[in-house]
Amino acid sequence: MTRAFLGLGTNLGDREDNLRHALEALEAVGDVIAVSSLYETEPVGGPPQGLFLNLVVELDTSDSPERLLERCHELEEAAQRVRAIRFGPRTLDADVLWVDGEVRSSDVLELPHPRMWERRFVLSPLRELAPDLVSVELEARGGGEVRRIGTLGR
Ligand code: PH2
Ligand code: MG
Ligand code: MG
Repeated sequence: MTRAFLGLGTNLGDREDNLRHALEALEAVGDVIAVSSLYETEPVGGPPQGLFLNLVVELDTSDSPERLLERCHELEEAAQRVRAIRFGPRTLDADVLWVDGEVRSSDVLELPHPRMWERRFVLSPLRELAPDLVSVELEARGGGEVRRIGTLGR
């Protein structure tokens, strides 16, 4: 079993519902260990767009990184994500952030996630679950305002 972290983000439609459905689908597989608090976050990159909700999920999984990526795509499809503009508004973005001991650098999968160390919307929730991976200093270096707004009501 391997420790892994996924990042979920949404800024279109019923944002809390989008996250709730994704978490339900992840939990159905039985490998969710922890879910971070919920953060409302300033969009980083892309066109002017609404605020995101972001959180991070910790898994203890026997899935390969490639299978985790496939699961992320399944979650996005279930949320009827339409891929229009890069970094544009989305009902759901599910990213494989970090998988213990795994490094990838292909066109389809880069691990650790190549932009995670620059983004406070990843670092703040990730630090809650993995202070061993994200120090206070690293978190402070991330860009984009984030506001912890509680936990996802379910
Ligand atoms: N995702 C992006 C680009 N910008 N900004 C915030 N606040 N939250 C996101 O999840 C996000 C983003 C690309 O995946
Ligand atoms: Mg992303
Ligand atoms: Mg993505």
